[in-house]
Amino acid sequence: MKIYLDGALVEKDKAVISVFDHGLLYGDGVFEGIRTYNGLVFRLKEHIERLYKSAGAIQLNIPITRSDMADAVVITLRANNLKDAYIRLVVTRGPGDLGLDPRKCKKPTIFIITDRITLYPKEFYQNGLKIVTAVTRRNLPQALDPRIKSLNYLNNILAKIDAIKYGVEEALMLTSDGYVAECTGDNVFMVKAGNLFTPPVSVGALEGITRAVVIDIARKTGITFSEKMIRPDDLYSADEVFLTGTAAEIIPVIMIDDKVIKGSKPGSITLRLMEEFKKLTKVDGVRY
Ligand code: PXG
Repeated sequence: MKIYLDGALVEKDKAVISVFDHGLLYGDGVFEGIRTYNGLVFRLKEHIERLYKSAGAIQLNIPITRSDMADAVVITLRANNLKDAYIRLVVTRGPGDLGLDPRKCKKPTIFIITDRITLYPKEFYQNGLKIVTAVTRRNLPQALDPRIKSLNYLNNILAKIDAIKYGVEEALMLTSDGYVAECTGDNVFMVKAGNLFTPPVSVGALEGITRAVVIDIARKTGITFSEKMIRPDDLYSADEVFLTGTAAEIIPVIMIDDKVIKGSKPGSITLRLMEEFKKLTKVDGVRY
């Protein structure tokens, strides 16, 4: 397996970074998770834009252009001969010394991993997923804005541990004042009386690329959509609930905590969105 590391393609066991890298010492860096479908990179431009936006938010200057970054992704995919891949794009503050001061880090580290993607089992898409509400609340936007896709994912990992404790795959994360934010690696949507809702990202959620795609599909197919502050009770009594993310795509939710979502099976609007999403991934993307 070839890894892109700071401008070169190197073998996996040669792709090593310094123990003084602030990405490792402090989680000081940003990343993206991107996917390809049958030789097409899905929403590459949007992912790269979000990477630079996240970097800007932590005042990290990425030393190459967006276009060179996109080329680097394509070069890495070609080198690994992967048709359906998961891409992890990482930019760290770079090696510094033992101390927080980012000025000590002279050169950001850039690496790109392209690998096979591990998917959720098919039955979750057919029968729906069970999730629980995490005890761990989402980071306050005023402290570390969840809109920044930073390497500091402990908040999400702690919530994931909550999920694992309850024997489920995903956990719902609430804001500090009890509103629905998102899941550990997915955005959340609900359907009520034929209308589609998701929380605004300003509550403390990542502005998911898949979220944006779903909103776009909804608008084009005539499903009424709006952003709305959502309480756990609203979700419990929703007609349909589903999650969106690069890895998960669109995945129906049939149970939250001990509450069964209406019908206990994927709803019709969810299924329609899943179908439209699948169609899009087959035709829409950057060929490599
Ligand atoms: N919220 C959070 C906190 C995320 O990390 C999403 C929502 C969905 O965003 P996108 O842009 O993917 O629709 C994410 C994305 C992984 C993995 O390796 C995680 C994500 C994406 C891809 C892979 O677990 N999280």
